[in-house]
Amino acid sequence: MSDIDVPEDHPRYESLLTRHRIEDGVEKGITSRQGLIAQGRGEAFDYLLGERTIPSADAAERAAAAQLLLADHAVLSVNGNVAALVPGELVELAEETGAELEVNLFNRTDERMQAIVDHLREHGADEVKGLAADGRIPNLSHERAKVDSDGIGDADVVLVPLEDGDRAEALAAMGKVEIVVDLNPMSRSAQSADVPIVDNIVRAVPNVTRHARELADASREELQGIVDEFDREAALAAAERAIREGVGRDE
Ligand code: PTJ
Repeated sequence: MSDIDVPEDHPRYESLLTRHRIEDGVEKGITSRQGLIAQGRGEAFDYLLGERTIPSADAAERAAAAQLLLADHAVLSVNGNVAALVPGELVELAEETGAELEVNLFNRTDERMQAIVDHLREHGADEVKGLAADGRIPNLSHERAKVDSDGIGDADVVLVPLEDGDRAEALAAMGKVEIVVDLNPMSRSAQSADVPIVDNIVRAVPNVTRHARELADASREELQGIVDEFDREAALAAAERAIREGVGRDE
């Protein structure tokens, strides 16, 4: 990471650090320039949420952990923003849940694909999928539809953080259990998810891992119970409410 000069006592330290990581990602050829815009959009929602994990997001993160542990074949999809923000944390989550990692880009270029695969390996990943690109998500244009047929193509559960709405909808239409991380509860991605996590990716991924560790010895019945109990509509409504309250909050 490049020199980051953020005073630790700054009230928005975490948020500024996150910005630097995204900037760094762009410099390293990992994150697209559009990724900077996406981050800004996310920050606006996070600011309104109070830059914290709200209780409904924590419940979603627990349900996500249970889904990943129940899966026959879980894949964590990695794009340029996620790779810049939480590379090591994603590797840990994959290890904890037995999921695979697959690089899957909206603005796909061979250079960026390779840079992200290398970046994840530097952060401890053994195998990273995405380069074979021998499968397709139906009903999407060519470049955006590419996946590995033995990765996302074959998965029963996929984690798609900060996903473009079209692709999130197309993946959901393939019948996969879709876990989305998106700070905007009104986005099509969050709306199409079985488990919408309305939280910042920098808090969400470590928290899913923490839940997965706690649930490591749970029975399949217990895990299924957590999944069944999770109410996606209620979680989306709670997040929207928290954001509306954030608009009226004095600071
Ligand atoms: O690396 P690529 O080519 O795959 O491109 C990745 C981006 C993110 C640029 C691409 O997928 C894109 O343009 O996404 P959108 O349509 O801007 O959607 C991104 C969503 O993620 C928005 O709803 C943001 O509010 C949300 N978001 C942004 N930053 C974060 C976030 N959600 C959680 N944590 C964040 N840090």
